[in-house]
Amino acid sequence: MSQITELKFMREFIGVCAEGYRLGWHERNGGNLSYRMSDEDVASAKEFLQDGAPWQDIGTEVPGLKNEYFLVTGSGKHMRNVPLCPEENICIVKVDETGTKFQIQWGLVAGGRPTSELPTHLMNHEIKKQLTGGAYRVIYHAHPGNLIALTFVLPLEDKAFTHELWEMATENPVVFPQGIGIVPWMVPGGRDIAIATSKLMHKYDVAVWAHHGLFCAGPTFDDTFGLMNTVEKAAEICVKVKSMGGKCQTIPEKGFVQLAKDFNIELNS
Ligand code: 2HA
Ligand code: ZN
Repeated sequence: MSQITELKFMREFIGVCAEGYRLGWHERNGGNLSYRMSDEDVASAKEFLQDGAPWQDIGTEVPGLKNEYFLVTGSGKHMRNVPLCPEENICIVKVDETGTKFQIQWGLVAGGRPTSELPTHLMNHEIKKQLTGGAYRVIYHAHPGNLIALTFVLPLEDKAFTHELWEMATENPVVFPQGIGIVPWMVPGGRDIAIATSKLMHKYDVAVWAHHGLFCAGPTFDDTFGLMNTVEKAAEICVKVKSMGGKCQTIPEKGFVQLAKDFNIELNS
């Protein structure tokens, strides 16, 4: 392999950054993405990794992630620039033996730090790794406009928000059967919002940050990006319906029961 950016997980990561930007979810430096690398990913990237940079505080404790490697976007970096110059805008970090520090082992070659939301990303990864037996690897934060708009209008309550978005397209409950959790408005970038979000990640794969954006978790880049895309599409339809004067008809309540039965899913309603 002549370039680290040719590795599959790298190409997929960069693809999400590019597509999220194209869809308008990443104005300026908005949004961030992280991926928990598999042992095979680490082995395939090993020749490009360097041990020796200073260990820095994560800002929270994630003992369940000790010695894990993550590919993450850089703080203040623009998603738009990730495909243009990956080595300046993203990095690979290793978590130390105690789960309290990280070390940059590749990337951010012009300087910088991992995303300002690193505490939330890592706390979400820790929960999801534990709950899914290691299957979940991707945490994605974006600023999709319709979803943010709805946080000014819908009740900031898990059940009501979930039901409204389930109703906006027949297959939505199949894509996010556990529903959506809501974090009320909070200051971003720190441990408090990380704790509030990771609590919701015990129950949900989607957490709304009121008047800010959305966090999604999933096993693959496709699943996680697809989840963000589905929730934002639901929000877009909701905005259109409300703008047209509101619903004249909708999916019947017993329709959800039938859907759950036929698709063999459990709806957390
Ligand atoms: O600017 O989205 O929440 C990056 C962010 C912080
Ligand atoms: Zn944000």
